[in-house]
Amino acid sequence: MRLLLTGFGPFGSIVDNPTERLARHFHGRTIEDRAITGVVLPTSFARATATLAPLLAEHDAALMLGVAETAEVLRLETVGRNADDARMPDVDGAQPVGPIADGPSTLPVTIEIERIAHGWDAARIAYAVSDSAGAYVCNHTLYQALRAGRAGRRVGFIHVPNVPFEGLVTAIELAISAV
Ligand code: PCA
Repeated sequence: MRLLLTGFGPFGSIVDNPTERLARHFHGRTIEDRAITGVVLPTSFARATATLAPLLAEHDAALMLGVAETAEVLRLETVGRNADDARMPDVDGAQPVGPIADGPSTLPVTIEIERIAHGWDAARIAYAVSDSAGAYVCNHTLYQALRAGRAGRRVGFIHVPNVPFEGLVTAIELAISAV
């Protein structure tokens, strides 16, 4: 199975995004038959989606990662929402507010979230199930990826707390094994 693992680059006060390091760490590895392509997306409303679109077509599943500055535990996202409400400009200076696209107000993620949650439960890793990926670049990119979905391809999103990436490797490896 070809698994795409994405992280985001720096933005705002996040100089060193742990999800960028996670994507680089797992790039080129194979975990239980999942051949991983790790890609770092720019924290740009327009360019993250444009970068992701051709990559989605080449993979069976996409696990997307982003940092959530206020999160204290991992957040397993369940939906993408059709709304931008940027509180600060992205790296290109864009600050959109309003609907993302002509589409439903929410789209459910298609990745195996129960299996990921079971894996984390078994390993006693703290997490929350979340029905909002925010209203910034992460949610925007998730919504667009789900909107571009096709039968059989799974797309999901995990927000991580802003901690050194070493502390997140085991949790992400377990999530990859659950996809
Ligand atoms: N977190 C931001 C964008 C990039 C990232 O890592 C977000 O939650 O929207």
